[in-house]
Amino acid sequence: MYQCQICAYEVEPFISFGRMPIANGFLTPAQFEHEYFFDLIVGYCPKCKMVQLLEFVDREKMFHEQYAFFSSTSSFMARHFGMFAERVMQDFLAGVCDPFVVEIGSNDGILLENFARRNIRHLGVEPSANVAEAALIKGVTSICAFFDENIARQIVSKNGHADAIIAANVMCHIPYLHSVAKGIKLLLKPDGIFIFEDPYLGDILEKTAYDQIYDEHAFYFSLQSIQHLFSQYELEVIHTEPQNVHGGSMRYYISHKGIHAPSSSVMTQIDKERMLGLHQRETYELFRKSVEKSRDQLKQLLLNLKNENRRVVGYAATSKSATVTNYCSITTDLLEYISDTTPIKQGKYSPGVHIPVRPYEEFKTDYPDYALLFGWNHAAEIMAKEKTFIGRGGKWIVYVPKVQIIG
Ligand code: DWN
Ligand code: SAH
Repeated sequence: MYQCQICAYEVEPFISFGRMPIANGFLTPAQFEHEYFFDLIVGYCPKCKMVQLLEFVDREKMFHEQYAFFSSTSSFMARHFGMFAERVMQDFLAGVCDPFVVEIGSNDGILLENFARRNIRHLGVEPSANVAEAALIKGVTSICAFFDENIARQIVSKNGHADAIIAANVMCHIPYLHSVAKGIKLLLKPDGIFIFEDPYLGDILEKTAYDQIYDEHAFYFSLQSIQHLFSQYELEVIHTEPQNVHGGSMRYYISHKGIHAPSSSVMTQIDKERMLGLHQRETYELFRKSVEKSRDQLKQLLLNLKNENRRVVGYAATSKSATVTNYCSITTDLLEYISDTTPIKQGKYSPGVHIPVRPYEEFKTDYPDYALLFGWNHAAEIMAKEKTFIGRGGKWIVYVPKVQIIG
């Protein structure tokens, strides 16, 4: 029996991907022998509606001084976070004397640099030392720590309370969310705002985006599950806004209870979730079937291309690609290498299936016949810059929302 991480009720497992490696655990051949694996199983809590992993990997195994994901590798995301920062400044900081902004999971400073540039008091809380260092170099004040209740208390005593706490693609990474919620409760000013965004459960299910499921993503949030969690701490969701990043995300605005009247977006979203069947067991069963179908189709497509002697390479060694390659058993006989722009990943091998990760320059100088788009969430940005690849007869293989060839 698995207990819900949020409400301790019995969680119902609905999909298992088998033994999986650390998604950002790119390695050298010397490290293959001792590679770490865990059971990637997802379940649904019928009581508090939280969709969650059933086995959590120790945080120190994932977030450390060799963390492989640097947020600033996407110029589209840099623009997105620039607009996010503008919104916070205009809607919540205008007129506030000497405002103070805290970001949880600030990575290389992609969001906070917008505040730093305007000399707004800010602090990033980021446990992966190498990316936190990259932020510091940009002039973004950061501490290397995992955010929780104790860190929140330390920030209050050193810097005071926060006018805004922001977080992107990190809340869903933290299994101990009760401690995080307590930290937010005590760090936020009485009229302060907590805004966070994460991949949205409704989009993951609708688009069969099963590759969003990997070790770092402990939770798959819906508005219902978020309301349930924060209401225990007298914190209230006052507004929600869908975002078109990472394949479909949701931004949640949270304040102390009773401070702001919730906007109509909250009721509208709850109704939508009912229509999507997020509270029904069958929805998750259907998702599992779609995932299995998608896996079989992708595998078959790659086998057909191999039989036709086509050259296929992976495009972007995303965390998500760890789930796809391992779950679909995509090995080097189907995929020559994965092209990626991140120096720390280049020259290493992908987790589990050990496909070589090569610099993007190799892709550009010797185009393959097909590129399997692991960075499908950045399709607009990537396809715009890869017009020559298509012009020379190259084709994309995508698998979200369905397996297809584009080009
Ligand atoms: O939640 C998370 C999100 C925000 O970022 C983290 N757990 C880890 C990470 O997930 P991801 O690795 O799936 O993120 P992305 O942004 O989909 O992929 C980033 C990777 O793609 C980097 O290795 C760089 C690569 N990339 C590339 O090679 N060429 C990206 C772009 C845009 C490109 O043009
Ligand atoms: N916010 C960035 C980074 C997302 S990746 C973006 O949207 O691009 C997730 C980040 O959260 C990593 O940098 C990781 O080191 C950090 N992280 C993981 N657990 C954390 C915790 N408990 N507190 C703060 N940051 C955490």
